[in-house]
Amino acid sequence: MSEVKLAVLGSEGAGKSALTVRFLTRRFIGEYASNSECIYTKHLCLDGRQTHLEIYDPCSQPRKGKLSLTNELHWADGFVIVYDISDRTSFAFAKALLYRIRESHLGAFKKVVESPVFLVGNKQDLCHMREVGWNEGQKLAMENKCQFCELSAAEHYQEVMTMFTKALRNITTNFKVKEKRRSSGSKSMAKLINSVFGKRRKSV
Ligand SMILES: Nc1nc2c(ncn2[C@@H]2O[C@H](COP(=O)(O)OP(=O)(O)O)[C@@H](O)[C@H]2O)c(=O)[nH]1
Ligand SMILES: [Mg+2]
Repeated sequence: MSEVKLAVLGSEGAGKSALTVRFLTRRFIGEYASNSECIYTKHLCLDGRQTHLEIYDPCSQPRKGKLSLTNELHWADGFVIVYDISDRTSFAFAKALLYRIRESHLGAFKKVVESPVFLVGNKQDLCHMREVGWNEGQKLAMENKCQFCELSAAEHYQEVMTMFTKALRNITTNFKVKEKRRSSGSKSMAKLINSVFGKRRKSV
């Protein structure tokens, strides 16, 4: 059974809990506890493979101050970053989260391959109050090599399902790439050691 850990991040009120609960239960309740963080677990069949899924839905994160994300970056195999299309500050926060995740690839975390990220513009049903254009979301996603969609947790159950399924599929594909890189990395290291020590032995 494969195990997948997904973190749903974004500013307070963007709809992280609404999206997560919609995916897990099909329901849109309307109000969600915002003072507790949750890790939901679910067994599902993804492309014929039994998968144990864990979804991290944090309690609200500070909009200001340095984003650490250290625990999330250690824990998660991939991320869904949510903003509210009717709230520009939530888009700025999503951007900061995305940059933090992408810089972690270069920094101390030195991941083998970049973590899959799905950028989601939520509350599409509020498009009459739109503050963030579809193009802006799409552009940010393209520039940072992540997938993108706009949807409404309130009104689009099927889109929510499709988004999570794509996000999970991306993570499992990423596992395979990581495995390949690791094994070809260790093969080339073996070759290098062999050639160095092989040469030495000959010269003695
Ligand atoms: N109109 C609309 N409201 C939404 C949607 N998704 C979430 N909400 C509302 O936005 C508020 C914040 O949602 P919540 O999931 O608690 O946000 P979180 O803080 O990111 O977990 C709640 O009142 C939700 O009912 C949506 O797609 N459309
Ligand atoms: Mg919440």
